[in-house]
Amino acid sequence: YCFCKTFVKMHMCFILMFLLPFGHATLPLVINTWPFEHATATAWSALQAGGSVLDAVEKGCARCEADQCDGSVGFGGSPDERGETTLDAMIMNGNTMEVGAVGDLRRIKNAIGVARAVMERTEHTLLVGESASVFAENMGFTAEDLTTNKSISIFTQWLNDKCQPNYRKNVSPDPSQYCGPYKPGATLRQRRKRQIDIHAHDTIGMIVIGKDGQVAAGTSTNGANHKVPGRIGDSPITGAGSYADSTAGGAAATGDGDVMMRFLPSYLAVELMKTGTDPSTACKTSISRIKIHYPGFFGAVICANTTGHYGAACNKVPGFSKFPFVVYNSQTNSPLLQSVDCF
Ligand code: SD4
Repeated sequence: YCFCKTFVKMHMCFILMFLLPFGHATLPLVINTWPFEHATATAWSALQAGGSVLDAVEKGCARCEADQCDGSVGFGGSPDERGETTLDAMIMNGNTMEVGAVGDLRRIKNAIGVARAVMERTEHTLLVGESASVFAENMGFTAEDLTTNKSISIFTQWLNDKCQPNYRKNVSPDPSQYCGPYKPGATLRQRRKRQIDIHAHDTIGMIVIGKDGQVAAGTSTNGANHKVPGRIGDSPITGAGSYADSTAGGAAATGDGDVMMRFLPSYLAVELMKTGTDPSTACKTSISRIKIHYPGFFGAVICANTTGHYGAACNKVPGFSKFPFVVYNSQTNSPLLQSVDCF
């Protein structure tokens, strides 16, 4: 009898393990990059208040813009070579495959709000620069200076450090030693080692899956410290910064956007999930593709599918061995900070 009981128990356990290979999943689900728990909670509240998955993504990311999450989202962070903060953001509706995005947005704090206006109030997908700001003002967004004492001090420090780190290459004077203005150098040398500051580089990327499996995703960032004016990263690029497809799931990326946007990691991850790959493996494969060409790149991807399973992956580099992200579903019942070991 005893033997029988143990035998049955073992089998029950085995069957459960088989049925729930990635933990028990529930919908709806909110998941976002980095430990930005207030953003997660805000997105969850939006859903509880009857908002759509798009509302949740917009409100969640907007919360980070207002909170200036980690100095990497919203106003007053990542001053460019001229000391100005400019913003990139996107939002995607996985039901209709509509996207709205802004790049190099100036003087407007709520970049993801403007991205949503691009999606809902134009037939376009991406507006950039000064004209995006004019569009935003026309749509009722307030124009204000994005500079803060903090961004002025980051910029001043950079000038005092002879404009280091610096994204220019093959120009004269030597950008690794001198400030500009720059002219083209006489020769094109090999590519420089990228000098990304992994501590000032935390874009919010968010995926929300509704109770019926509807998917929305979005991002918001102020990009990269000391970028060349006009630079737009991966965050507002469809399939790079994020991607959503309600037949499969969503993904969002963070890290060195100049490199990552060459591989459309969010698109790849969602396509893999569409063919049945589990979210963790899909995220890992996206990272692996980039690693082949840029083994030292800094970056991470989060993935979630329409059944509410999720995962994340990151590239291991010195100083970055674990990637934190936050999850909210009815089981966690509050923003749950998790992390994945980079590989
Ligand atoms: C960018 N990907 O503009 C953004 C920055 C970032 O985590 O993700 N930081 O390159």
